[in-house]
Amino acid sequence: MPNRRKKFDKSFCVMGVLNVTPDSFSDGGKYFDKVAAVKQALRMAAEGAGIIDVGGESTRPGAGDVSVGEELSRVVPVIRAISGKISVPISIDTRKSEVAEAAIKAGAAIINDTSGLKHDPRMAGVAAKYGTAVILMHMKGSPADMQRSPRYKRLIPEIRAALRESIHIAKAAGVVSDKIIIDPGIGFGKTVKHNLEILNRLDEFKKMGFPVCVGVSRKSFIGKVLNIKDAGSRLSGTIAASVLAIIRGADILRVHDVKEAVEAEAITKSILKAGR
Ligand code: 8Y4
Repeated sequence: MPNRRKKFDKSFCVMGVLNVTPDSFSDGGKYFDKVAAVKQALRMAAEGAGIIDVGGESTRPGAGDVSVGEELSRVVPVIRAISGKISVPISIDTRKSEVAEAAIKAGAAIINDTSGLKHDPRMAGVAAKYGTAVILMHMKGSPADMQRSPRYKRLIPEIRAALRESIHIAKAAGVVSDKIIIDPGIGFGKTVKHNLEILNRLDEFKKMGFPVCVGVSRKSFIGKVLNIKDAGSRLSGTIAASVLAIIRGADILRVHDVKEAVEAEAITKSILKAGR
């Protein structure tokens, strides 16, 4: 079979979240985890996902570190299984170069690094070596401390400057410009107010000249604005924020509910294309 690794080459797409952490597919052992994960990947592909984002390291606020071995054993078998079954490109959500490299060998085409290449000094080299696309996300602090009253002197300029550093790390390692995607990192070291302002000013990230990825799906700023504690009940808020992100120029939307996001995108794009 020629090249199972599917390139990422779409202009806009919905990225479906596939968590392979123990808390996401609770009960049952590793075998069940894999079967459930593959089933969910097939469903998201059928619903129109343009990327499947596989993650085995919880970067939720306050989450502890996962060992490389643990992360590898969660993620690699799932990527191998789904890359043989679907033609949708797979991204690997990790901050560790060893995990990224193993995921690429198993079929991943994109590295989604929530640290923007700043956690593992070897990560940029892996992206360059295999010619994979990289999503450079902004995070202020680390998952363990990022939500301890984050402060910015000037919100957008600071995030843009940090992203420029990530872009520099990528280019210095040999990653070419057209493989770089940027992401302001909604919820990663940001207050509700910060998140709302970032979304309303997303066009200022577009001006940096790279495709913009954004993840609002079920996040706590939506829960706080709407007073909804259960993350699974934040779909309407997720769609509203997604539509705004598309209007402001988002190229990739990272979501849990693929069908709803694909439909919201189709309506938003058809309106934006109409005369005025
Ligand atoms: C409920 C549901 C509460 C989800 C919190 C969350 C992004 C990302 C994440 C993002 C990129 C999450 C891996 C956080 N968010 N990658 N990853 N952009 N590129 N939290 O915004 O979904 S995980």
